[in-house]
Parts: sequence; structure tokens; C-alpha cells
Amino acid sequence: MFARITILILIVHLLVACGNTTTSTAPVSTPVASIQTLSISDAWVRSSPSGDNSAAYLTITNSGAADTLIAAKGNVAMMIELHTVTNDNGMMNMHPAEGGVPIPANSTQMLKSGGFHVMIMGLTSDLTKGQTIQLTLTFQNAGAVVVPFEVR
Ligand SMILES: [Cu+2]
Repeated sequence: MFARITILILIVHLLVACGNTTTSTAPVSTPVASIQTLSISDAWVRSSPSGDNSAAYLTITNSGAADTLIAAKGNVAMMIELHTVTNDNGMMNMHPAEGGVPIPANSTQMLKSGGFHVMIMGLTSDLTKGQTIQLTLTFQNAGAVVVPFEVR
């Protein structure tokens, strides 16, 4: 499966190379929000019923100096925190990301299952597939940006 994907990617690259396009450096997904040198894509949140917990994930592409994601806020839950996951002697534990989520200079940081994520605790309403919610992300240097998250 992986080899097959690699071959497909190679073919796509060959097609791009043969075409008259200059899109080979374009991001994989269209950004849904951006602020200063940060662009945000693949923003989604896990569907869950009211009262339950959920988590939101996203990709942050940084074309400039290092920054830090320091907070996430929204009106869909009792509490929203930035979390990380650590492997403590084989036990995967999640806890608040001390100091936030680092966004190194000129790099891409992914918040994804098993790693950094936006923890959403105590939903105050249902998150239904297909719906879009908004969360405000605050970066230490770039400031705050409202990001739409698709419920999946
Ligand atoms: Cu968590």
C-alpha cells in the first residue's frame, strides 16, 4: 500500500515536471486560515455527542520565524486545552502541553492523533459530521486567528 502511494506520488511529480505548471511547491491542502507567516490546513474535529470529550487536529505551515501555539478557545465545550502525548514506560499518556506547541521556523507542525492535539472536554452540544465549528488559536508572536474546523 505504501509503495503504491509512493509510486503514485512519483507519477504525479513526473506529470507536473512535464507540464507547464509552477505548482510543485504548492501546499498539499488548501489553507483554511492564515496569520502572518502561518498557514493552517487540514483542520478537523472528531464528532462526539454533547457531554463527551473530543479533539481537534490541524496542520500549521510556517514560512517564517519560530512561533508557539499557546492557546485554543471556543464556545463548544466546558474546557479546551492544548495537549501532548508521551510514552511513559509503554503507557501512552496525554497531558497539557507545557509551554504550548512549538512551531519551528520554516517548517510544518502537525497536531494529530497520538501527538499534539487540541483537547476538547465536556461538549456543550453535539458535534455532528459535516458541521463546521470555529476555534480561536493564539500564537505567541503572530497573535489570534479564528479557524474553521470540519466535524468528521
Ligand atoms: Cu488530550
